[in-house]
Order: sequence, then C-alpha cells, then structure tokens
Amino acid sequence: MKKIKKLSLKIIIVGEPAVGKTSLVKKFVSGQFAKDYRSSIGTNIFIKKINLKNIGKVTIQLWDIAGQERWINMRRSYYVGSKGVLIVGDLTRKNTFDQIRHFWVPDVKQHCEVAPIVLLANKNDLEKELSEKEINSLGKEINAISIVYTSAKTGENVEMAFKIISEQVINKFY
Ligand code: G3D
Ligand code: MG
Repeated sequence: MKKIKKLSLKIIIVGEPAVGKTSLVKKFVSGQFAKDYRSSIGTNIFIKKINLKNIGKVTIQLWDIAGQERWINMRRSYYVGSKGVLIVGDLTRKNTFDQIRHFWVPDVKQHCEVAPIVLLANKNDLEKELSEKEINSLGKEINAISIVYTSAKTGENVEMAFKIISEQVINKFY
C-alpha cells in the first residue's frame, strides 16, 4: 500500500432529482439532516476525512450535483477523475430505479468505465414502491459492488455507505 494518507479520492453521487443525494452527503459530512435544503445550480464539493479499518486516514471529495442533473456539459467535468460512484434511487419512486438502469448507469459507464459502483436505496424510513428482489436484480445487472439501504433522515447506514465506496476505491486503485 502506498502513502494513502495524502490521497484525496473523488467520489461522485448521481441519480434522479430529489432522490436524496444532497441530504445523504450533508448527513455524512455534518451529521445533520438539512430539511430546509434548497438546491442551487452547479456542483457542491464536500471534503471529509475518514478513518478506514486497516487503511488509515483518507480524505474524500464528495461531488454532489446541485440541480440540473442532466445538463450534459456539466456532467462531463463532473465525471472526470472520479474514482468511485454512488448511484442513488428513491425507494418511494420506482421510476428513479428505472432511470438508474436506463440513464445513469450507461452515462457513468461512458465517462468512468472502471469506477466501482455502490447502489443506494434511499428513503428506507418511508413506505416502499419496489421490492428487495427488484433492487437485488438491478444491483446485479449494473454490477454494483454492493447495495446499501439508507435513510438520510434517520442516518441509517449513511456512514457505512460512504465507507464502503471509499474502501472499494482504495482496494481497486491503490
Ligand atoms: P437530491 O439532492 O437528490 O435532489 P435532496 O435530493 O437531498 O434535495 O432531497 C429531496 C427531498 O427528499 C428533500 O425533501 C429531502 O428532505 C428528502 N429526503 C432525502 N432523503 C430522505 C430520506 O432518507 N428520508 C426521507 N423521509 N426524506 C428524505 P424536501 O421536502 O425538503 O424537498
Ligand atoms: Mg441535490
């Protein structure tokens, strides 16, 4: 293992509008669920130092699309240099998972083919519109390294999700 202490890993988070991307990142970074969050235009970049088992301290850069999720020009620069991808679906809206299959995964594969993907099934605190079986089969289909059920509201598995993708990135690239 190289000197990973100085590493800054770029991890991006993608998915349909309102699935909870910003809420997840904010919850992870500050431990707060920002209920009054209003999306702005552009990209938010959050920096967080984390401590990984058997690896040590790593700095991760979390890139969060702030509005205009499908703006093509912005997406290219968004993807450049990313080492890991969190793809988020909203358990209360089946359509957001259909779009992962039809839009987000092809898009990710086109721009950063080798980056590991973790699939997040968010809003696990609410009533679901799709089954675990459907999510498992999507996970397999898109080659997700793991599937994590999260809630940005309660904080369920949020830290774990970010740690999993960070560990995967380090194992794969460093
Ligand atoms: P986005 O960044 O993907 O567009 P946001 O999504 O983080 O802006 O979240 C969209 C809405 O979903 C927000 O509601 C947010 O509070 C809510 N939300 C996000 N994650 C969860 C979750 O895990 N559980 C619940 N119950 N709600 C969640 P508002 O009403 O502020 O638009
Ligand atoms: Mg957002």
